[in-house]
Amino acid sequence: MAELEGLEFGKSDFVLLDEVNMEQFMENLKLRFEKARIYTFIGEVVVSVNPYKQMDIYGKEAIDAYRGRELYENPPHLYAVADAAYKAMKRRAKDTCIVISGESGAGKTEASKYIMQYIAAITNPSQRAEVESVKNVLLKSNCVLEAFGNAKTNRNDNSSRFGKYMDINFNFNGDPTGGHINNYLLEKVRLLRGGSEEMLGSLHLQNDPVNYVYTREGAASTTSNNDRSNHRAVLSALQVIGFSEEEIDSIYRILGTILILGNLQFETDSESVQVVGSEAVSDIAGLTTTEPDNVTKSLLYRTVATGGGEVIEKGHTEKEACFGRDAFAKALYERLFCWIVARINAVIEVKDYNPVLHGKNTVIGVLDIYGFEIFDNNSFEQFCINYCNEKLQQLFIELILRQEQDEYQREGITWQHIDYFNNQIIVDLVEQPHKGIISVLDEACLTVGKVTDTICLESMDAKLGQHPHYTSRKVDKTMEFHRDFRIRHYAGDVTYSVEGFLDKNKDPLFQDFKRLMYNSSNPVLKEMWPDGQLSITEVTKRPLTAATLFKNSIVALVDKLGCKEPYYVRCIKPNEMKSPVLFDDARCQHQVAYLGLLENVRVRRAGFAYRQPYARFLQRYKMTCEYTWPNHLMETDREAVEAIVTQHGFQDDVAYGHTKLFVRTPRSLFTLEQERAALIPILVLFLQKVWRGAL
Ligand code: AOV
Ligand code: MG
Repeated sequence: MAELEGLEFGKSDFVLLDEVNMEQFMENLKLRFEKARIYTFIGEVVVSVNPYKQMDIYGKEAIDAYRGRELYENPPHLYAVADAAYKAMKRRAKDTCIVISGESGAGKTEASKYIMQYIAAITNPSQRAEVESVKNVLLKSNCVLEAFGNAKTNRNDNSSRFGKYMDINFNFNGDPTGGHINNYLLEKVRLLRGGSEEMLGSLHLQNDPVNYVYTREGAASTTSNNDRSNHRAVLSALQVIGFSEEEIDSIYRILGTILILGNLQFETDSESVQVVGSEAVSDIAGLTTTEPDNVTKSLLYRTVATGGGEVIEKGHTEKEACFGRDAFAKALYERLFCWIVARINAVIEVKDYNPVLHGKNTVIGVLDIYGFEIFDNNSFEQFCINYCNEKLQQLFIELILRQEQDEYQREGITWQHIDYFNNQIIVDLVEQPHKGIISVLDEACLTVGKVTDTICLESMDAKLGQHPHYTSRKVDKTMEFHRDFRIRHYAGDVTYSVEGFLDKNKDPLFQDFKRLMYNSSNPVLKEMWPDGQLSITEVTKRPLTAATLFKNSIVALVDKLGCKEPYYVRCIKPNEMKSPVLFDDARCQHQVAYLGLLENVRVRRAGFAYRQPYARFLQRYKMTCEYTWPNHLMETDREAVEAIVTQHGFQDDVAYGHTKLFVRTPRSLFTLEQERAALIPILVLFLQKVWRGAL
């Protein structure tokens, strides 16, 4: 029972509400936010409201207060959940995972960092050097991945543009021995436009990001002092992780190449396309250690295999050349990012683990992914991101229900079902084989001949027009005739502009660029482009599309999470203004509704709101009953617990499981808690007397 704070801060667990309805839920959430209580439990789930200001609740004192304690012994906190996951892992050798969800800007990434810090702080008390170094790399990896993978959006100044799932491995001592990071679909477009100026400042390039087309948009909003210190932090993190000087140099060279590509222009003179100026090409060749002639060639021509097996070189039009250039820049960035992740994984991978010698190797997974997002213009990336959030919501429904049901079954207790809005129907709309949106997209991408985004949309309309969560409408945007479709997501309606969907779904990069990079004399670049060794006739004609690859990776992620004991952090964004004082009722209520938090409370209460192993219950409340204080004489703890329950008259409100007591309404426990609280000062006096007497 987390009732250690006064009631003026509201109920610390939504399960304790007098009645479960939206009004009471919102009242409690708002009251707590206003009183700077940003965390509230629903049983073991933590609901978090982004405070948009630094809170003094994460320091060493707090860590000590939560370390090794039970969930109900302290006020709600991320640390309570982190500790619960850690305890389950250590005491019961369970693999656990902490899933952090909520919309863009709700505080997921910050929460994941506090959780990591907590786990780092409570492990390795003996300060063993190998473990310290693993912890160090795990913590520093955040800084590097954020520098390369986050960008400013309308919704969040430091928005994750990739999904991250990190497994931390533990030995039988409960100390981290390694880990693994999975990264999911990086949104490249925005990163090039607004991402990591701090990284770029130190390149031997012009100093001002405004001078580069790719960084111009994000440049205005950053201050250079911050950039410099951020840049130093990233550099030092790279060094701590173990990137060599050559590798770091290669990273900068690739970033430089990307910037130069962004500024590179083409012109058409007497029917052939040329690169404007010669400097850019020689700079790129220099940075990538390739031949200038080959750079020019890759920019202006593509190699194609004709039907008859002949290989010819085809000149680009100016438009194609621009498209190729941008695709190349994005691919460079993406491969750089994936290479960095792989490089970190190589460092933290658990080596030489011998289960016989070292005992079971257990895992805590931490998931921090991009939240549900709606922009003015939503494209393929938002489609993927929002689909991913549907999948996670589906997992939440399954796990929370399943977990409850499993427990009642295990303990031999019957219970009744609670209805949820099940978003499986939306998941199906996106991913169903042959019928779903991804499948229609893929089909269009594989069709030979001229299939446009609009034609693809028409076949989507034909197949999905009747679906209750799908609508399509024609809109007139800036004179051009655009088309878009709309999905009624669990978290709101999103209209997607279909323009560019097909290109983004295909691998749009000409093989010539891959070969160019593979033939670089820089070993790091070569390593990033292994597929550049294929000749044009060897390249598979039907590679998996971006959407299908993404779907497969998310399905694998969900499987991975599904077999772990889950812990949930549900993040809520209090307002759109990033204000620490504004609680926008309508926005918050919308999130509470779609996150299914009310249903979560109902499930928790419909069954039994509280459950405790007999021994633990006894330990806490034995002072409230004459038959159990100071020790009981009964045969089992269960009988002793029955004595307490009966003495307080709530025997009709409980069920006795095989190992745990289940309490239906929180009020019963309230009574016990109050009695206990009243007894403690008396007990303390009593004990003081005993001690004095003994001295
Ligand atoms: P997100 O991860 O959920 O969005 P962040 O964790 O990046 O959101 O949070 C957004 C901003 O809110 C941070 O940069 C902080 O300024 C502030 N914030 C969040 N949590 C806290 C906290 N506990 N204490 C103080 N400030 C906080 V996205 O990555 O966009 O879905 O893709
Ligand atoms: Mg984030």
